[in-house]
Amino acid sequence: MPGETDRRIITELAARGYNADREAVTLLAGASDPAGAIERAVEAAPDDAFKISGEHVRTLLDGEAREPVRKAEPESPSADPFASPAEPGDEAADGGSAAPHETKDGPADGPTPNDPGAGRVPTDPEKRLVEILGDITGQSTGTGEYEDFVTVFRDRYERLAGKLRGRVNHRPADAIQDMPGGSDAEMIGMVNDIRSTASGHWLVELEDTTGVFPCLVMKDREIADLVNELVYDEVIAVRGTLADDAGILFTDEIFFPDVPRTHEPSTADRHVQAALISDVHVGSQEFAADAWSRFADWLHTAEAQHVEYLLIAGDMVEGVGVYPDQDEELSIVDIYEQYEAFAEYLKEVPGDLEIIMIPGNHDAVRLAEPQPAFDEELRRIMSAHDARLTGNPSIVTLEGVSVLMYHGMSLDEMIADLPEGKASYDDPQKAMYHLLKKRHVAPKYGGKMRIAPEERDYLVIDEVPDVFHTGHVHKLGFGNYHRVTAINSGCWQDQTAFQKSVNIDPDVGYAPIVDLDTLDVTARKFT
Ligand code: D5M
Ligand code: FE
Ligand code: ZN
Repeated sequence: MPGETDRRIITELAARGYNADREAVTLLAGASDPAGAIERAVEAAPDDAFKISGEHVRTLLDGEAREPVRKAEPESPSADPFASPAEPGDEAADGGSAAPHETKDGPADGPTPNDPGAGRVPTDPEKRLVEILGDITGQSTGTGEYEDFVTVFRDRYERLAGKLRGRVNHRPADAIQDMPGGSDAEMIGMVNDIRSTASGHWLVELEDTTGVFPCLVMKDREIADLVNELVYDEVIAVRGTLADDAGILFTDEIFFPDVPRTHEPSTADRHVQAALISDVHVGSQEFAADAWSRFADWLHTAEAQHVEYLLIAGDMVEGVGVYPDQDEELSIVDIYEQYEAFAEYLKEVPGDLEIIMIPGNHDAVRLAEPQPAFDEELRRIMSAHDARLTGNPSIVTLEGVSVLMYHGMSLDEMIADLPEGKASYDDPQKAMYHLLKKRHVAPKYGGKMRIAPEERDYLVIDEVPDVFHTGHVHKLGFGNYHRVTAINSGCWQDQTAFQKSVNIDPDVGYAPIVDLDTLDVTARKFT
Protein backbone atom coordinates (compact mmCIF):
# COMPACT_ATOMS: atom_id res chain seq x y z
CA MET A 1 0.00 0.00 0.00
CA PRO A 2 1.22 3.53 -0.67
CA GLY A 3 2.94 5.68 1.88
CA GLU A 4 0.80 8.03 3.88
CA THR A 5 2.42 11.23 2.64
CA ASP A 6 1.81 10.30 -0.98
CA ARG A 7 -1.74 9.29 -0.27
CA ARG A 8 -2.40 12.56 1.46
CA ILE A 9 -0.96 14.54 -1.42
CA ILE A 10 -2.96 12.57 -3.96
CA THR A 11 -6.18 12.96 -1.99
CA GLU A 12 -5.58 16.65 -1.33
CA LEU A 13 -5.12 17.20 -5.04
CA ALA A 14 -8.07 14.98 -5.95
CA ALA A 15 -10.25 17.00 -3.59
CA ARG A 16 -9.30 20.07 -5.61
CA GLY A 17 -10.05 18.32 -8.87
CA TYR A 18 -6.47 17.56 -9.88
CA ASN A 19 -4.33 14.56 -10.41
CA ALA A 20 -0.59 14.55 -10.43
CA ASP A 21 2.13 12.58 -12.06
CA ARG A 22 4.57 10.59 -10.00
CA GLU A 23 7.29 13.21 -10.09
CA ALA A 24 4.91 15.91 -8.92
CA VAL A 25 3.85 13.80 -5.93
CA THR A 26 7.47 13.05 -5.06
CA LEU A 27 8.41 16.72 -5.27
CA LEU A 28 5.43 17.83 -3.20
CA ALA A 29 6.18 15.16 -0.59
CA GLY A 30 9.74 16.46 -0.36
CA ALA A 31 8.74 20.11 -0.02
CA SER A 32 9.47 21.72 3.33
CA ASP A 33 5.78 22.60 3.63
CA PRO A 34 3.86 20.04 1.54
CA ALA A 35 0.43 21.46 2.41
CA GLY A 36 1.45 24.96 1.36
CA ALA A 37 3.18 23.62 -1.72
CA ILE A 38 -0.03 21.83 -2.76
CA GLU A 39 -1.99 25.06 -2.40
CA ARG A 40 0.54 26.99 -4.44
CA ALA A 41 0.74 24.25 -7.08
CA VAL A 42 -3.04 24.25 -7.51
CA GLU A 43 -3.24 28.02 -7.55
CA ALA A 44 -0.56 28.30 -10.22
CA ALA A 45 -1.93 25.44 -12.36
CA PRO A 46 -3.26 26.44 -15.79
CA ASP A 47 -7.06 26.73 -15.89
CA ASP A 48 -7.48 23.85 -18.29
CA ALA A 49 -5.11 21.45 -16.53
CA PHE A 50 -6.45 18.28 -14.92
CA LYS A 51 -3.09 17.10 -13.85
CA ILE A 52 -0.25 18.66 -11.87
CA SER A 53 3.01 17.81 -13.60
CA GLY A 54 6.45 17.35 -12.10
CA GLU A 55 7.68 20.18 -14.27
CA HIS A 56 5.03 22.49 -12.90
CA VAL A 57 5.96 21.67 -9.29
CA ARG A 58 9.66 21.96 -10.03
CA THR A 59 9.22 25.45 -11.43
CA LEU A 60 7.13 26.37 -8.43
CA LEU A 61 9.50 25.04 -5.81
CA ASP A 62 12.46 26.69 -7.50
CA GLY A 63 14.02 28.93 -4.91
CA GLU A 64 12.13 27.36 -2.02
CA ALA A 65 14.13 25.33 0.47
CA ARG A 66 13.37 21.69 -0.17
CA GLU A 67 14.58 18.56 1.53
CA PRO A 68 16.58 16.61 -1.00
CA VAL A 69 15.35 13.18 0.05
CA ARG A 70 11.81 12.07 0.72
CA LYS A 71 11.04 11.55 4.37
CA ALA A 72 10.61 8.06 5.73
CA GLU A 73 7.13 7.25 6.91
CA PRO A 74 7.68 5.52 10.23
CA GLU A 75 4.01 4.97 11.00
CA SER A 76 3.34 3.17 7.78
CA PRO A 77 4.22 -0.51 7.59
CA SER A 78 4.02 -0.23 3.83
CA ALA A 79 6.77 -0.45 1.33
CA ASP A 80 7.75 2.58 -0.73
CA PRO A 81 4.76 2.89 -3.04
CA PHE A 82 6.94 3.98 -5.91
CA ALA A 83 9.48 1.20 -5.67
CA SER A 84 9.09 -1.28 -8.49
CA PRO A 85 8.34 -4.85 -7.59
CA ALA A 86 11.21 -7.28 -7.75
CA GLU A 87 12.13 -8.18 -11.30
CA PRO A 88 10.71 -11.55 -12.18
CA GLY A 89 13.30 -14.16 -13.09
CA ASP A 90 13.82 -15.23 -16.68
CA GLU A 91 12.97 -18.83 -15.90
CA ALA A 92 9.42 -17.76 -15.09
CA ALA A 93 7.76 -18.60 -18.38
CA ASP A 94 4.14 -18.83 -19.30
CA GLY A 95 2.22 -22.05 -18.92
CA GLY A 96 1.58 -22.14 -15.18
CA SER A 97 -1.41 -24.13 -14.05
CA ALA A 98 -3.64 -21.11 -14.35
CA ALA A 99 -2.42 -19.99 -17.77
CA PRO A 100 -5.47 -18.49 -19.43
CA HIS A 101 -6.80 -20.17 -22.53
CA GLU A 102 -6.98 -17.84 -25.47
CA THR A 103 -8.82 -17.90 -28.73
CA LYS A 104 -8.17 -15.10 -31.11
CA ASP A 105 -9.80 -14.77 -34.44
CA GLY A 106 -8.09 -12.76 -37.09
CA PRO A 107 -9.74 -9.51 -38.09
CA ALA A 108 -12.43 -9.93 -40.71
CA ASP A 109 -12.21 -8.44 -44.14
CA GLY A 110 -12.79 -4.79 -44.82
CA PRO A 111 -16.17 -3.15 -44.77
CA THR A 112 -18.79 -3.90 -47.34
CA PRO A 113 -19.52 -0.83 -49.43
CA ASN A 114 -22.70 0.86 -48.41
CA ASP A 115 -25.46 -0.40 -50.65
CA PRO A 116 -28.17 2.25 -50.62
CA GLY A 117 -30.70 -0.28 -51.88
CA ALA A 118 -30.24 -2.58 -48.90
CA GLY A 119 -29.90 -0.37 -45.88
CA ARG A 120 -30.39 -0.95 -42.22
CA VAL A 121 -33.96 -1.39 -41.11
CA PRO A 122 -34.40 -0.14 -37.55
CA THR A 123 -35.46 -2.95 -35.24
CA ASP A 124 -38.17 -2.79 -32.69
CA PRO A 125 -36.66 -0.88 -29.75
CA GLU A 126 -39.06 -2.74 -27.45
CA LYS A 127 -36.84 -5.80 -27.76
CA ARG A 128 -33.91 -4.00 -26.24
CA LEU A 129 -32.99 -4.12 -22.60
CA VAL A 130 -30.16 -2.23 -20.92
CA GLU A 131 -29.37 -2.19 -17.21
CA ILE A 132 -26.48 -0.38 -15.61
CA LEU A 133 -24.82 -1.36 -12.32
CA GLY A 134 -21.70 -0.60 -10.34
CA ASP A 135 -21.51 3.00 -11.44
CA ILE A 136 -19.95 5.51 -9.06
CA THR A 137 -21.86 8.45 -10.54
CA GLY A 138 -23.78 10.21 -7.80
CA GLN A 139 -22.55 7.74 -5.19
CA SER A 140 -19.18 9.28 -4.43
CA THR A 141 -18.72 9.71 -0.70
CA GLY A 142 -14.98 10.22 -0.65
CA THR A 143 -14.03 13.28 1.31
CA GLY A 144 -10.40 12.89 0.33
CA GLU A 145 -9.40 12.09 3.90
CA TYR A 146 -6.72 9.53 4.69
CA GLU A 147 -9.33 7.46 6.53
CA ASP A 148 -11.08 6.91 3.22
CA PHE A 149 -8.02 5.07 1.97
CA VAL A 150 -8.11 2.82 5.00
CA THR A 151 -11.82 2.21 4.35
CA VAL A 152 -11.42 1.52 0.64
CA PHE A 153 -8.53 -0.92 1.20
CA ARG A 154 -10.45 -2.64 3.98
CA ASP A 155 -13.45 -3.00 1.71
CA ARG A 156 -11.25 -4.41 -1.04
CA TYR A 157 -9.70 -6.88 1.39
CA GLU A 158 -13.04 -8.00 2.82
CA ARG A 159 -14.74 -8.49 -0.51
CA LEU A 160 -11.87 -10.30 -2.19
CA ALA A 161 -11.13 -12.35 0.94
CA GLY A 162 -14.77 -13.44 0.77
CA LYS A 163 -14.02 -15.07 -2.57
CA LEU A 164 -11.03 -16.95 -1.11
CA ARG A 165 -12.51 -18.13 2.18
CA GLY A 166 -14.12 -21.18 0.63
CA ARG A 167 -10.73 -22.44 -0.50
CA VAL A 168 -8.56 -21.85 2.57
CA ASN A 169 -9.10 -22.10 6.28
CA HIS A 170 -7.28 -18.87 6.90
CA ARG A 171 -5.95 -17.38 10.12
CA PRO A 172 -5.26 -13.71 10.72
CA ALA A 173 -1.61 -12.59 10.61
CA ASP A 174 -1.48 -11.95 14.37
CA ALA A 175 -2.74 -15.47 15.10
CA ILE A 176 -0.19 -17.00 12.73
CA GLN A 177 2.52 -15.07 14.55
CA ASP A 178 1.56 -16.98 17.73
CA MET A 179 1.44 -20.44 16.16
CA PRO A 180 4.19 -22.95 16.97
CA GLY A 181 6.94 -23.64 14.42
CA GLY A 182 6.18 -26.43 11.99
CA SER A 183 2.41 -25.79 11.98
CA ASP A 184 0.43 -25.77 8.75
CA ALA A 185 -1.05 -22.33 8.16
CA GLU A 186 -3.23 -20.55 5.64
CA MET A 187 -3.56 -16.81 5.27
CA ILE A 188 -5.49 -14.34 3.10
CA GLY A 189 -3.68 -11.08 2.58
CA MET A 190 -2.98 -8.10 0.41
CA VAL A 191 0.44 -8.23 -1.28
CA ASN A 192 2.48 -5.69 0.63
CA ASP A 193 5.95 -6.46 -0.67
CA ILE A 194 7.69 -8.82 -3.10
CA ARG A 195 11.45 -9.29 -2.73
CA SER A 196 13.96 -11.80 -3.94
CA THR A 197 16.28 -13.23 -1.31
CA ALA A 198 20.05 -13.51 -1.64
CA SER A 199 19.64 -17.13 -2.74
CA GLY A 200 17.03 -16.29 -5.39
CA HIS A 201 13.89 -17.35 -3.54
CA TRP A 202 10.89 -15.04 -3.22
CA LEU A 203 9.65 -13.33 -0.11
CA VAL A 204 6.04 -12.22 -0.46
CA GLU A 205 4.80 -10.18 2.46
CA LEU A 206 1.05 -10.41 3.01
CA GLU A 207 -0.97 -7.92 5.02
CA ASP A 208 -4.39 -8.31 6.57
CA THR A 209 -6.30 -6.18 9.06
CA THR A 210 -4.26 -7.57 11.97
CA GLY A 211 -0.71 -7.28 10.64
CA VAL A 212 1.78 -8.59 8.10
CA PHE A 213 3.37 -12.00 7.60
CA PRO A 214 6.27 -13.02 5.34
CA CYS A 215 5.70 -15.94 2.97
CA LEU A 216 8.67 -17.63 1.30
CA VAL A 217 8.24 -19.10 -2.18
CA MET A 218 11.17 -21.35 -3.09
CA LYS A 219 12.55 -20.64 -6.54
CA ASP A 220 12.52 -24.29 -7.64
CA ARG A 221 8.84 -24.85 -6.82
CA GLU A 222 6.24 -24.77 -9.57
CA ILE A 223 4.36 -21.98 -7.82
CA ALA A 224 7.42 -19.73 -8.17
CA ASP A 225 6.09 -19.09 -11.69
CA LEU A 226 3.12 -17.31 -10.14
CA VAL A 227 5.26 -14.79 -8.25
CA ASN A 228 6.02 -12.79 -11.40
CA GLU A 229 2.33 -12.15 -11.92
CA LEU A 230 1.73 -10.80 -8.43
CA VAL A 231 1.26 -7.05 -8.13
CA TYR A 232 1.20 -4.89 -5.05
CA ASP A 233 -2.15 -4.55 -3.26
CA GLU A 234 -3.86 -7.51 -4.85
CA VAL A 235 -5.52 -9.99 -2.49
CA ILE A 236 -4.38 -13.63 -2.54
CA ALA A 237 -4.40 -16.64 -0.23
CA VAL A 238 -1.48 -18.92 0.64
CA ARG A 239 -1.13 -22.33 2.22
CA GLY A 240 2.11 -23.58 3.72
CA THR A 241 4.11 -24.63 6.76
CA LEU A 242 5.66 -22.36 9.35
CA ALA A 243 9.44 -22.47 9.75
CA ASP A 244 10.86 -23.89 12.99
CA ASP A 245 11.14 -20.46 14.50
CA ALA A 246 7.61 -19.68 13.16
CA GLY A 247 8.82 -16.40 11.70
CA ILE A 248 8.13 -17.26 8.08
CA LEU A 249 5.68 -19.38 6.06
CA PHE A 250 7.11 -21.87 3.56
CA THR A 251 4.49 -21.52 0.84
CA ASP A 252 3.10 -24.58 -0.95
CA GLU A 253 0.11 -23.05 -2.70
CA ILE A 254 -1.04 -19.64 -3.91
CA PHE A 255 -4.72 -18.91 -4.63
CA PHE A 256 -6.24 -16.05 -6.59
CA PRO A 257 -9.84 -14.86 -6.17
CA ASP A 258 -10.24 -15.83 -9.85
CA VAL A 259 -13.17 -16.65 -12.08
CA PRO A 260 -14.57 -20.09 -11.24
CA ARG A 261 -13.91 -22.60 -14.02
CA THR A 262 -17.56 -23.52 -13.78
CA HIS A 263 -18.59 -20.02 -14.89
CA GLU A 264 -21.32 -20.19 -17.54
CA PRO A 265 -21.87 -16.96 -19.41
CA SER A 266 -25.39 -15.72 -20.18
CA THR A 267 -26.46 -15.02 -23.74
CA ALA A 268 -29.25 -13.03 -25.41
CA ASP A 269 -32.44 -14.75 -26.52
CA ARG A 270 -32.26 -13.42 -30.07
CA HIS A 271 -29.63 -12.68 -32.69
CA VAL A 272 -28.45 -9.20 -31.80
CA GLN A 273 -24.97 -7.66 -31.86
CA ALA A 274 -22.96 -5.01 -30.03
CA ALA A 275 -20.06 -3.00 -31.46
CA LEU A 276 -17.39 -2.38 -28.82
CA ILE A 277 -15.07 0.53 -29.46
CA SER A 278 -13.00 3.06 -27.50
CA ASP A 279 -10.35 5.76 -27.85
CA VAL A 280 -11.91 7.93 -30.52
CA HIS A 281 -9.67 10.91 -29.67
CA VAL A 282 -11.58 13.60 -31.57
CA GLY A 283 -9.60 16.85 -31.40
CA SER A 284 -6.30 15.15 -32.17
CA GLN A 285 -4.70 15.85 -35.54
CA GLU A 286 -4.37 12.07 -35.81
CA PHE A 287 -8.08 11.36 -35.33
CA ALA A 288 -8.86 8.84 -38.09
CA ALA A 289 -11.93 10.62 -39.47
CA ASP A 290 -12.08 8.55 -42.67
CA ALA A 291 -12.04 5.26 -40.81
CA TRP A 292 -14.72 6.59 -38.47
CA SER A 293 -16.94 7.58 -41.39
CA ARG A 294 -16.50 4.18 -43.02
CA PHE A 295 -17.51 2.56 -39.75
CA ALA A 296 -20.54 4.85 -39.42
CA ASP A 297 -21.51 4.17 -43.06
CA TRP A 298 -21.21 0.44 -42.54
CA LEU A 299 -23.55 0.65 -39.55
CA HIS A 300 -26.19 1.99 -41.93
CA THR A 301 -25.97 -1.08 -44.17
CA ALA A 302 -28.10 -4.20 -44.02
CA GLU A 303 -25.03 -6.14 -43.02
CA ALA A 304 -24.92 -4.22 -39.76
CA GLN A 305 -28.64 -4.66 -39.28
CA HIS A 306 -28.19 -6.64 -36.08
CA VAL A 307 -25.75 -4.21 -34.48
CA GLU A 308 -28.13 -2.53 -32.07
CA TYR A 309 -25.73 -1.54 -29.33
CA LEU A 310 -22.63 0.65 -29.48
CA LEU A 311 -20.36 0.67 -26.43
CA ILE A 312 -17.61 3.28 -26.19
CA ALA A 313 -15.06 2.64 -23.43
CA GLY A 314 -13.51 6.07 -22.94
CA ASP A 315 -11.24 8.65 -24.55
CA MET A 316 -14.00 10.22 -26.66
CA VAL A 317 -11.78 13.23 -27.21
CA GLU A 318 -8.07 13.95 -27.15
CA GLY A 319 -8.41 16.33 -24.20
CA VAL A 320 -5.92 19.01 -23.28
CA GLY A 321 -2.80 18.88 -21.13
CA VAL A 322 -2.80 15.08 -20.97
CA TYR A 323 0.85 14.62 -21.89
CA PRO A 324 3.85 16.85 -22.66
CA ASP A 325 3.65 18.93 -25.86
CA GLN A 326 0.21 17.53 -26.63
CA ASP A 327 -0.99 20.97 -27.75
CA GLU A 328 1.27 20.74 -30.81
CA GLU A 329 -0.84 17.83 -32.08
CA LEU A 330 -4.31 19.14 -31.33
CA SER A 331 -6.65 19.99 -34.19
CA ILE A 332 -9.12 21.50 -31.70
CA VAL A 333 -7.61 23.20 -28.67
CA ASP A 334 -10.77 23.86 -26.67
CA ILE A 335 -12.02 20.86 -24.72
CA TYR A 336 -15.71 21.76 -25.15
CA GLU A 337 -15.23 22.23 -28.87
CA GLN A 338 -13.65 18.78 -28.92
CA TYR A 339 -16.82 17.32 -27.40
CA GLU A 340 -18.96 19.29 -29.87
CA ALA A 341 -16.97 17.79 -32.73
CA PHE A 342 -17.23 14.33 -31.16
CA ALA A 343 -21.01 14.79 -30.91
CA GLU A 344 -21.10 15.58 -34.65
CA TYR A 345 -19.19 12.38 -35.46
CA LEU A 346 -21.52 10.44 -33.21
CA LYS A 347 -24.45 11.73 -35.27
CA GLU A 348 -23.03 9.84 -38.26
CA VAL A 349 -24.00 6.49 -36.70
CA PRO A 350 -27.62 5.31 -37.03
CA GLY A 351 -30.02 7.10 -34.71
CA ASP A 352 -31.67 3.87 -33.60
CA LEU A 353 -28.47 2.54 -31.99
CA GLU A 354 -28.44 2.18 -28.23
CA ILE A 355 -25.20 3.90 -27.19
CA ILE A 356 -23.40 3.53 -23.84
CA MET A 357 -20.31 5.56 -23.02
CA ILE A 358 -17.86 5.69 -20.11
CA PRO A 359 -15.03 8.23 -19.72
CA GLY A 360 -11.29 7.59 -20.05
CA ASN A 361 -8.15 9.39 -18.98
CA HIS A 362 -8.33 11.90 -21.86
CA ASP A 363 -11.88 12.91 -20.94
CA ALA A 364 -12.90 15.93 -18.90
CA VAL A 365 -13.74 13.90 -15.80
CA ARG A 366 -11.64 13.41 -12.67
CA LEU A 367 -8.72 11.17 -13.51
CA ALA A 368 -8.83 9.16 -10.31
CA GLU A 369 -10.76 5.89 -10.59
CA PRO A 370 -13.60 5.17 -10.27
CA GLN A 371 -14.46 7.99 -12.66
CA PRO A 372 -18.02 9.33 -12.57
CA ALA A 373 -19.95 9.75 -15.82
CA PHE A 374 -19.68 12.96 -17.89
CA ASP A 375 -21.20 15.95 -16.16
CA GLU A 376 -24.33 17.82 -17.20
CA GLU A 377 -22.56 20.28 -19.46
CA LEU A 378 -20.86 17.49 -21.39
CA ARG A 379 -24.13 15.53 -21.46
CA ARG A 380 -25.79 18.49 -23.12
CA ILE A 381 -23.07 18.64 -25.74
CA MET A 382 -23.17 14.88 -26.38
CA SER A 383 -26.95 14.61 -26.42
CA ALA A 384 -27.04 13.04 -29.90
CA HIS A 385 -28.93 9.72 -30.00
CA ASP A 386 -29.73 10.02 -26.33
CA ALA A 387 -26.67 7.99 -25.33
CA ARG A 388 -26.42 6.55 -21.83
CA LEU A 389 -23.45 7.96 -19.98
CA THR A 390 -22.12 6.00 -17.06
CA GLY A 391 -19.00 5.80 -14.90
CA ASN A 392 -15.66 4.07 -15.42
CA PRO A 393 -15.96 1.20 -14.58
CA SER A 394 -19.60 0.12 -14.99
CA ILE A 395 -21.45 -3.11 -15.59
CA VAL A 396 -23.82 -2.76 -18.51
CA THR A 397 -26.23 -5.62 -19.06
CA LEU A 398 -27.53 -5.96 -22.62
CA GLU A 399 -30.42 -8.40 -22.92
CA GLY A 400 -29.00 -10.51 -20.12
CA VAL A 401 -25.34 -10.31 -21.22
CA SER A 402 -23.31 -8.43 -18.64
CA VAL A 403 -20.48 -6.33 -20.02
CA LEU A 404 -17.90 -4.92 -17.61
CA MET A 405 -16.80 -1.68 -19.25
CA TYR A 406 -13.50 -0.27 -17.99
CA HIS A 407 -11.32 2.22 -19.82
CA GLY A 408 -8.16 0.26 -19.02
CA MET A 409 -5.73 2.64 -17.38
CA SER A 410 -4.32 -0.18 -15.23
CA LEU A 411 -3.38 -2.21 -18.31
CA ASP A 412 -0.18 -0.21 -18.84
CA GLU A 413 1.01 -1.15 -15.40
CA MET A 414 -0.03 -4.79 -15.73
CA ILE A 415 1.89 -4.98 -19.00
CA ALA A 416 4.91 -3.26 -17.46
CA ASP A 417 4.94 -5.48 -14.37
CA LEU A 418 4.14 -8.90 -15.83
CA PRO A 419 6.53 -10.91 -18.01
CA GLU A 420 6.05 -10.56 -21.77
CA GLY A 421 4.38 -13.97 -22.17
CA LYS A 422 1.74 -13.18 -19.57
CA ALA A 423 0.74 -9.69 -20.78
CA SER A 424 1.93 -7.47 -23.61
CA TYR A 425 0.74 -4.66 -25.84
CA ASP A 426 0.45 -7.15 -28.68
CA ASP A 427 -1.88 -9.31 -26.58
CA PRO A 428 -3.72 -6.82 -24.37
CA GLN A 429 -6.45 -9.39 -23.66
CA LYS A 430 -3.90 -11.38 -21.65
CA ALA A 431 -3.45 -8.45 -19.28
CA MET A 432 -7.25 -8.41 -18.98
CA TYR A 433 -7.20 -12.11 -18.02
CA HIS A 434 -5.01 -11.22 -15.06
CA LEU A 435 -7.41 -8.51 -13.94
CA LEU A 436 -10.18 -11.12 -14.04
CA LYS A 437 -8.00 -13.55 -12.12
CA LYS A 438 -7.30 -10.89 -9.48
CA ARG A 439 -11.00 -9.87 -9.59
CA HIS A 440 -10.02 -6.21 -9.62
CA VAL A 441 -9.75 -3.80 -12.55
CA ALA A 442 -6.84 -1.82 -11.05
CA PRO A 443 -5.19 -3.90 -8.34
CA LYS A 444 -1.98 -1.93 -7.96
CA TYR A 445 -2.23 1.35 -6.17
CA GLY A 446 0.36 4.10 -6.65
CA GLY A 447 2.65 4.38 -9.63
CA LYS A 448 0.63 5.77 -12.52
CA MET A 449 -2.76 4.71 -11.20
CA ARG A 450 -4.89 7.25 -9.42
CA ILE A 451 -7.49 5.71 -7.19
CA ALA A 452 -10.03 7.92 -5.49
CA PRO A 453 -10.70 7.09 -1.87
CA GLU A 454 -14.31 6.00 -1.47
CA GLU A 455 -16.24 4.07 1.15
CA ARG A 456 -16.43 1.14 -1.19
CA ASP A 457 -13.91 -0.24 -3.65
CA TYR A 458 -15.83 0.14 -6.89
CA LEU A 459 -12.93 -1.42 -8.77
CA VAL A 460 -13.44 -4.91 -7.30
CA ILE A 461 -14.95 -7.29 -9.88
CA ASP A 462 -17.71 -8.62 -7.65
CA GLU A 463 -19.76 -10.49 -10.20
CA VAL A 464 -18.07 -12.32 -13.03
CA PRO A 465 -19.07 -10.49 -16.23
CA ASP A 466 -19.94 -12.30 -19.46
CA VAL A 467 -17.89 -9.82 -21.48
CA PHE A 468 -15.02 -7.61 -20.28
CA HIS A 469 -14.47 -4.55 -22.49
CA THR A 470 -11.44 -2.26 -22.17
CA GLY A 471 -9.49 0.12 -24.39
CA HIS A 472 -6.78 2.63 -23.53
CA VAL A 473 -3.73 0.78 -24.89
CA HIS A 474 -4.91 1.38 -28.49
CA LYS A 475 -4.34 -2.28 -29.39
CA LEU A 476 -6.94 -4.74 -30.63
CA GLY A 477 -7.03 -8.08 -28.86
CA PHE A 478 -9.66 -10.52 -27.72
CA GLY A 479 -10.00 -13.99 -26.32
CA ASN A 480 -11.55 -16.02 -23.54
CA TYR A 481 -10.59 -16.52 -19.94
CA HIS A 482 -12.60 -19.13 -18.06
CA ARG A 483 -15.39 -18.44 -20.58
CA VAL A 484 -15.38 -14.68 -20.02
CA THR A 485 -14.96 -12.90 -23.36
CA ALA A 486 -12.24 -10.26 -22.98
CA ILE A 487 -12.04 -7.57 -25.66
CA ASN A 488 -9.62 -4.69 -25.94
CA SER A 489 -10.87 -2.45 -28.69
CA GLY A 490 -8.14 -0.63 -30.67
CA CYS A 491 -8.59 3.08 -31.39
CA TRP A 492 -9.52 5.74 -33.97
CA GLN A 493 -6.31 7.71 -33.71
CA ASP A 494 -3.24 7.22 -35.87
CA GLN A 495 0.12 7.07 -34.14
CA THR A 496 0.99 10.38 -32.49
CA ALA A 497 4.54 11.72 -32.24
CA PHE A 498 4.30 11.08 -28.55
CA GLN A 499 3.24 7.45 -29.07
CA LYS A 500 6.06 7.05 -31.56
CA SER A 501 8.51 8.23 -28.92
CA VAL A 502 7.30 5.55 -26.51
CA ASN A 503 7.01 2.87 -29.24
CA ILE A 504 3.24 2.45 -29.30
CA ASP A 505 2.04 1.08 -32.65
CA PRO A 506 -1.74 1.48 -32.49
CA ASP A 507 -4.44 -0.71 -34.09
CA VAL A 508 -6.52 1.96 -35.81
CA GLY A 509 -10.07 1.72 -37.11
CA TYR A 510 -11.20 -1.70 -35.89
CA ALA A 511 -14.61 -2.42 -34.45
CA PRO A 512 -14.96 -5.72 -32.61
CA ILE A 513 -18.55 -6.94 -32.99
CA VAL A 514 -19.97 -9.33 -30.39
CA ASP A 515 -22.91 -11.63 -31.13
CA LEU A 516 -24.88 -11.37 -27.92
CA ASP A 517 -26.60 -14.70 -28.57
CA THR A 518 -23.34 -16.68 -28.91
CA LEU A 519 -20.65 -14.29 -27.59
CA ASP A 520 -18.68 -14.84 -30.79
CA VAL A 521 -16.43 -11.91 -31.70
CA THR A 522 -15.54 -10.62 -35.15
CA ALA A 523 -13.26 -7.64 -35.58
CA ARG A 524 -14.07 -5.50 -38.61
CA LYS A 525 -11.47 -3.21 -40.06
CA PHE A 526 -12.35 0.22 -41.42
CA THR A 527 -9.02 1.55 -42.64
O1 D5M B 1 -3.12 5.97 -24.08
C1 D5M B 1 -2.60 5.36 -25.23
C2 D5M B 1 -1.43 4.52 -24.88
O2 D5M B 1 -0.31 5.38 -24.68
C3 D5M B 1 -1.57 3.74 -23.57
O3 D5M B 1 -0.98 2.46 -23.69
C4 D5M B 1 -0.80 4.51 -22.58
C5 D5M B 1 0.26 5.14 -23.42
N1 D5M B 1 0.67 6.37 -22.76
C6 D5M B 1 -0.09 7.45 -22.57
N2 D5M B 1 0.57 8.38 -21.87
C7 D5M B 1 1.79 7.87 -21.60
C8 D5M B 1 2.95 8.35 -20.93
N3 D5M B 1 3.00 9.54 -20.35
N4 D5M B 1 4.03 7.53 -20.88
C9 D5M B 1 4.01 6.33 -21.48
N5 D5M B 1 2.95 5.84 -22.12
C10 D5M B 1 1.86 6.59 -22.18
P1 D5M B 1 -4.02 7.26 -24.06
O4 D5M B 1 -4.80 7.19 -22.81
O5 D5M B 1 -4.89 7.27 -25.26
O6 D5M B 1 -3.07 8.41 -24.06
FE1 FE C 1 -6.77 6.49 -25.60
ZN1 ZN D 1 -6.63 6.14 -22.40
